[in-house]
Amino acid sequence: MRFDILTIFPELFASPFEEGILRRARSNGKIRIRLHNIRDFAVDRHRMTDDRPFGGGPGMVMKPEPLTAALDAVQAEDEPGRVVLLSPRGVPYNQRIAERFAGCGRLVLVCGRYEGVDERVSRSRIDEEISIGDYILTGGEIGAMVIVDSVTRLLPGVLGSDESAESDSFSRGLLKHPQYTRPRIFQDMEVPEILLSGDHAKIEEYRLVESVRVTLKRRPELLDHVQFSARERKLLRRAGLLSAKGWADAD
Ligand code: 9D3
Repeated sequence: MRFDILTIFPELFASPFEEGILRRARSNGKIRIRLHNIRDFAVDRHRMTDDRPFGGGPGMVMKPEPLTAALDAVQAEDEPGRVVLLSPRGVPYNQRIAERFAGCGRLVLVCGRYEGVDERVSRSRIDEEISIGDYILTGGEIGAMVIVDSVTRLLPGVLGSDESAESDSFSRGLLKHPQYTRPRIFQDMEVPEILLSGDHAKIEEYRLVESVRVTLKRRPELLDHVQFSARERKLLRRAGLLSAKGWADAD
């Protein structure tokens, strides 16, 4: 998979791709990341990438010419990629979109800055606009990092079988159950007895119940899309998590 990132701050990307799974994916050749400085495509004397908004108002708008020239140059290098603009007015990013992007082969990530990009560029050159959530950032660069990270780990052969969370039975739309490792007692706090018992059936039951408990408390809306078997419903009812009417309170 190839990622091209268009930004006025390429230096921001110095370290995020240099460690861990992303570094390994790059050295394995599973992904290739190319950074492009939009300013290099500005031809005016001051190499300006922004200008004042027509109609007035605060802030600046990303000028169309440098961004369009950058997109033309980058798209000419290879088979054209899908062009994604990171923008606070984009569609909220999620795992389904990450999975779709992982099938794209090439993504061109455009990092918005200032108040946004000229609408004529969005209309003519951008395939989709993505936001990474309902909070205000200073630009799209961190969003581009989020997309590279989340898409890369979905690519075939990037995660070892050990790292692949999708094999986990609780990646069925529930939050992860609590996890523990050694020591058995840490600052007077013990590991739940059941996890030390070696009874794998009981451990799976405990984990399901705890997954549902934490999901109900923090992300109750996720439970609308989860199906439970009759056996599981019985366990959950016993734990007081599933009342006759529907879901009970988390604690
Ligand atoms: C005053 C209106 N603001 C829109 C909410 C202006 C504005 C805020 C922040 C315009 C641009 C930005 C910069 N943000 C991004 O480029 C951005 C972003 C974000 O702010 N939140 C979540 N996802 C993203 S992706 C790109």
